[in-house]
Amino acid sequence: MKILIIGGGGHARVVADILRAMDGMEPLGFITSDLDPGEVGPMGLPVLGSDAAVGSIPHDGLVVAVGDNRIRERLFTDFAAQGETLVNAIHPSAVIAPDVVMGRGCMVCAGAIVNTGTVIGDNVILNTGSVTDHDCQIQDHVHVAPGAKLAGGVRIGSGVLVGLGAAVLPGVVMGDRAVAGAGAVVLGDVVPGLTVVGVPARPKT
Ligand code: JB3
Repeated sequence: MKILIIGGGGHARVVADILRAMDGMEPLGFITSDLDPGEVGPMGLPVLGSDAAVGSIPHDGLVVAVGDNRIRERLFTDFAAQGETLVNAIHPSAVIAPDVVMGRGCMVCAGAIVNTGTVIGDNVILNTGSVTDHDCQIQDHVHVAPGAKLAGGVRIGSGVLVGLGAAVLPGVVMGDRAVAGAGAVVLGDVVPGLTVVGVPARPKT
């Protein structure tokens, strides 16, 4: 499949790397207004233009490759509404149990682990070396950052950020758009929109 990468930053480069490592996926280049169209972008891939150019470029699918959850949600929603095929970019070194259910437009990076019984929505990032253990429920537009760990039966609401190296204990529920700061250890439920930090995690003041 010929795939457009929406974005042109560090995250987009990681997506390009994953697509190159996958069988049957060919990254065509980056869709970004940060770089001049026509120039050779990162990793030797071309800069193809801004979002308006997508419709005029022959392709089979795309990945929204922007780390910010809100921007990624907007772009995912817009492109899905246009009938685009949002593909999953899954690094071959990720370990995903066969019964895991995953939506579309997701990215599972190198060394990530997803265990049995877990259900993942659309447009989710499971970043490098993250662990999502058994029976977790992860809604749309979530980012589980590098090295973060979700224990069994964790429920993660839409647009949540689980920060770098954070840990979420078994059965904890994080409400929509909540944030666990880097290194936080989340022992109890987090209400929607709240940012918690530290060990044990407390509301950020
Ligand atoms: O921590 C890790 C491992 N990765 C971070 C990732 C999750 O998030 C990374 O270190 C960065 O902090 C961040 O990566 P990202 O999203 O690549 O950030 P940045 O380098 O700031 O690039 C943002 C990209 O989003 C730029 O290339 C913008 O062009 C693109 N962008 C923003 N809005 C958009 C739009 N691109 C398109 N096509 N359309 C938009 O509306």
